[in-house]
Amino acid sequence: MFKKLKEKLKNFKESVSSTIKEKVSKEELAEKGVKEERVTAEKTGEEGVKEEPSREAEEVKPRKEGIGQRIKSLIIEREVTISEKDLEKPLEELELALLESDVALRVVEEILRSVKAQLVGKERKLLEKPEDILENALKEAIRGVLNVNGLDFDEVIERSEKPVKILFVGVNGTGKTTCIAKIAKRLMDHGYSVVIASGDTYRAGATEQIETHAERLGVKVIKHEKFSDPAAVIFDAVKYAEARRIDVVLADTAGRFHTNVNLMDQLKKIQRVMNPDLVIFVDEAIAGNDAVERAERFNNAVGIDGSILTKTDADAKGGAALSIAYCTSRPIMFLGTGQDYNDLVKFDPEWLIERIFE
Ligand SMILES: Nc1nc2c(ncn2[C@@H]2O[C@H](COP(=O)(O)OP(=O)(O)O)[C@@H](O)[C@H]2O)c(=O)[nH]1
Ligand SMILES: [Mg+2]
Repeated sequence: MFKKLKEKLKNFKESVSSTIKEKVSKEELAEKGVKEERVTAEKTGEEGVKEEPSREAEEVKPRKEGIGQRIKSLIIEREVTISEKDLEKPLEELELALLESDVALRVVEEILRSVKAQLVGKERKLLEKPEDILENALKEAIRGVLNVNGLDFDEVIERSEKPVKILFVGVNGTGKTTCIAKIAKRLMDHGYSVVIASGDTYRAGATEQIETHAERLGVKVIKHEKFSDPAAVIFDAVKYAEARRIDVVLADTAGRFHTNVNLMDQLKKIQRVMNPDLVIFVDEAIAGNDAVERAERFNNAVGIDGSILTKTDADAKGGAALSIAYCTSRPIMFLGTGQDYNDLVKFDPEWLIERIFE
């Protein structure tokens, strides 16, 4: 994940940091220049005392010796004000890098806004390296994007009245059924009992697929005839769990194409009948902005509580995680990282941020 973004971030950091360093050195040289002029009266002119010393100072010839040292001490000791202009080019680069990494435009804009707000016009005591100032601003911006009013999956399971009812939604082929198997395994590893409702009554082989998983995991599956009402299957699964004191009901659903209005109507009906504690949207990281668009549609129709992003093992870009969290205002709960039952990672924004900047 974030392979592309990581490559580009390096350039971006270098570019901003050299802008800052250049600026500091010019300011310093400009000041020196003025001082020396005053002493020796060799020159006239006011380089370095105007409002924007960075540009005025371009006239001043840098001296060869000790410049590196001076920049270093300036960076440690003094304050520099970063202007919007200083960031113009680097932010353009960042914008492109984020877009190429599948971060949705709205989210890119928010990240750029936040980076600018943190850096521009403020006197920065350059106690840190310029690279770090920038990296911290960017981390903070990404944290802001990911910091959505988050429900913690484990807490919901622990605190909710049993059976906890979880409805999985999303289009076909994104990994819903596989996720349900992974979540079932995870819950059982944590000591909970689980029943699965085979609510995908539409797709050929869907029930057989979930039954194969369930058999391996030792989980009961509630199923009806093909093409029967998924709401009825899920209702039965809830009743089954209530009667047998099962802790968690995991409801699979069909994922016919999202523009099919019937699917959304069907999901709304299921929601009324099941009254789920959690609605989890599943999509694949590699779908990028398509996944973001779908997340919003499902969110508008049934109101999702969180998302699971699958196939992150096959995704070099990574931006969908940022975009889906931001665009739905709901957390990414887990990432699917492979086809095995254990390939499910609980999502942690800090973990993601570390991956971007590692
Ligand atoms: N590489 C990879 N493959 C996955 C992941 N999750 C699911 N898959 C595969 O994606 C395909 C579709 O998954 P499925 O659960 O049937 O999707 P559904 O139609 O949404 O229920 C299957 O071949 C899964 O093995 C994942 O995290 N990584
Ligand atoms: Mg399925």
